[in-house]
Amino acid sequence: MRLRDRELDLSSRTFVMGILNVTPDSFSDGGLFRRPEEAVLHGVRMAEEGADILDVGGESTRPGSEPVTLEEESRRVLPVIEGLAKRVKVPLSIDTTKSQVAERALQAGASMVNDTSGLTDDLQTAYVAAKHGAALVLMHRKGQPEVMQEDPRYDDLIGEIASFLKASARKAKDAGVGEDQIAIDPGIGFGKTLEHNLYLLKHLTELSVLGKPILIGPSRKSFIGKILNLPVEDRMEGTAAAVTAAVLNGAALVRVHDVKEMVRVIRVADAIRRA
Ligand code: HH2
Repeated sequence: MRLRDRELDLSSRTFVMGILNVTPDSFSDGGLFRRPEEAVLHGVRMAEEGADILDVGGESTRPGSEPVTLEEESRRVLPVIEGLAKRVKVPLSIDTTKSQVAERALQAGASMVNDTSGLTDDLQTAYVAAKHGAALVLMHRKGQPEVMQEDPRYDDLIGEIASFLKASARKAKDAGVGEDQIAIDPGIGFGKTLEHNLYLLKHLTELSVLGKPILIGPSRKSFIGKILNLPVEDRMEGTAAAVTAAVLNGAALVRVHDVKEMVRVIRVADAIRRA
C-alpha cells in the first residue's frame, strides 16, 4: 500500500493506526480537543509513540450518534490535518463517510480514506480516492449508526460480511482505486452484538479469502466493557486482549487510542504470530 511518499508492506508486520477524534461526542475521547492545536499535539505524541498512520475523524459513529453537516465536519478536521501534515511524517487518514470531506482532507494532506460505511453512504468517495491515488479502508456496517445496535441479526455472520466487503472492494476497483490500495474491516461494534464481535475476532482469518489487508478497531469498545463491566477509561487491558487475538488471527492494521501501550502489545503478538 502506498501512503504519502511511503510504501507500507502490510505483510511484513502489523501496523498501528492512532485514533484522533475531533468530535464533541465520540464515545471515549469526545470533547478532549477543543482547539485544533490540542488535537495536533495529540497526533504528534501518537506519532512519537510509534503510530504508523493517524486517523482523523470529525463525526462520531458511535451507536445512536447524530449526523453532522459537511461544513461542520470539514471545520473540525481540516485544520488538524493541515497542522499534522506540517508536523509529522506519518501518513494521515480521514475517517469520513462523505466524499466531499474526503476530497478536502486529501487536498489538505491526507493520503488514506477510512469509510465506515464501506461506500454505501457515498459511492463518490471511491472516485475521490482514485483521483488522489489514496488508500481506501472499506468497513462493514449493518444499518445506519442511529439504529445499528437495535437487535442486529445475521444468518451467516462471516459470509454476509465477506460478501458486503467483496462488493465494496469491487465498487472501489471499478472507480479506479488500485487493488493494493484497498483494505477491509469487519467493523467491530457496527451493527453487531457482543457475541458477533467475539466471533469476528476469533474467525478473522476467514476474511483473508478476500485477499486484502484486514484492519480491525476493537479499542475501548463496549463489548469489552460488557465482559469486564468497566467504563471506557478502564478498558486498556481488555483492548490489549482483543488486539492480541486480532493480530494472531491475521490483522494487518489495528486502530487504537492507546498507542504507546498497544504498540508494545502488537509487537509481542506479532512476534508470536510469526514464530
Ligand atoms: N471504529 C470507530 C470509528 N471508525 N473505522 C474503522 N475502519 N474501524 C473501526 O472499527 C472504527 C472506525 C468507532 O470508534 P471511535 O472512533 O473511537 O469512536 P466514535 O465513532 O464515537 O468517534
